[in-house]
Amino acid sequence: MDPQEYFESQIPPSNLSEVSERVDSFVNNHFKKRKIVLVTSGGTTVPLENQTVRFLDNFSAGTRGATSAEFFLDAGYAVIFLHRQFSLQPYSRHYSHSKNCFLDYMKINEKGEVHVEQKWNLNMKEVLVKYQNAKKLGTLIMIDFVTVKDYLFTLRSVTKILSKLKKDAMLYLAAAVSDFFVPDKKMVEHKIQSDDGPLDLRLDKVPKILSPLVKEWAPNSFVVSFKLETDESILVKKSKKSLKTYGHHIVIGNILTTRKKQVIFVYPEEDKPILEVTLNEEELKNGTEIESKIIPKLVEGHNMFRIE
Ligand code: 9Z3
Repeated sequence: MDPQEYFESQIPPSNLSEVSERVDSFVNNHFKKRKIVLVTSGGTTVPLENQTVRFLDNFSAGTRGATSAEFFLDAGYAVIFLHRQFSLQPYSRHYSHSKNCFLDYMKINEKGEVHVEQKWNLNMKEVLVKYQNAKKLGTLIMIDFVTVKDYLFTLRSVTKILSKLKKDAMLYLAAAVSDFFVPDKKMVEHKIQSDDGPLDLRLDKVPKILSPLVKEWAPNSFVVSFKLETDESILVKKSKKSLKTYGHHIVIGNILTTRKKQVIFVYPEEDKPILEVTLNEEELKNGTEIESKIIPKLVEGHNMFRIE
């Protein structure tokens, strides 16, 4: 199914126009004042029933996207954070992981008042200052999705709105997007029953939307996509193939098991060497996040692209 056929045959999410209005007003607020990045984050689901009891999911906690969003805000960008509902979010991610429940940072003093434990005070203050600053400047907007359909329709609307920024927009596509789905016309209404024995599933292929995104929706934006593999031997080949097929600017390749300490930047230019971004032992020990190295390189690349 090609992208046009997909968008013509699927029923759009019911909140699409409300989301588009919010994004439009956000973009108008920042237009010509600062660069804007769309960060996509988290995994998409593929429902098997219209009244959904079962669904397939794509792996992603949302760490890459949420962490990257913070570094883009630090770099002066306004951020549209398009994320899977309930996945990690910028700033709150520091306190929402199951190992780091925010209640563990609190204590009750002699007067019965709730305070932050002294040893966390400095660290929490740093996060809080940045969070409040983003709120004050209105530089962070959060949009959520659940299904792959929500994601695709919203991505199309948001990128079209961003196209008015021309080269001042960056698209940073870190969400883990399903390659397969059940089209609306083949979807059953009610919970699939097990009385009839095993379930045979046949899924259609999700259209390759990077193609219209780069050529039609936001033709002047700086586009960075991610490639996730589990087999290291095909990562470079697949990343290069993606750049050749879609004609965008950078593919960041990562392997599932090492994604937090190593990524590669692959460029469309044949003569431009692949760039390895890694964390060394010391950085791993002191809690450096790899996004602190990824984002400055992309900001530099985006700035070069803007003056080309
Ligand atoms: C990524 O490769 C992200 O880096 C991760 C981040 C999903 C691995 P976490 O959220 O993980 O920090 O736990 N995202 C892109 C995944 C993807 O579906 N890419 C498609 C592909 O590989 C292309 S758009 O074919």
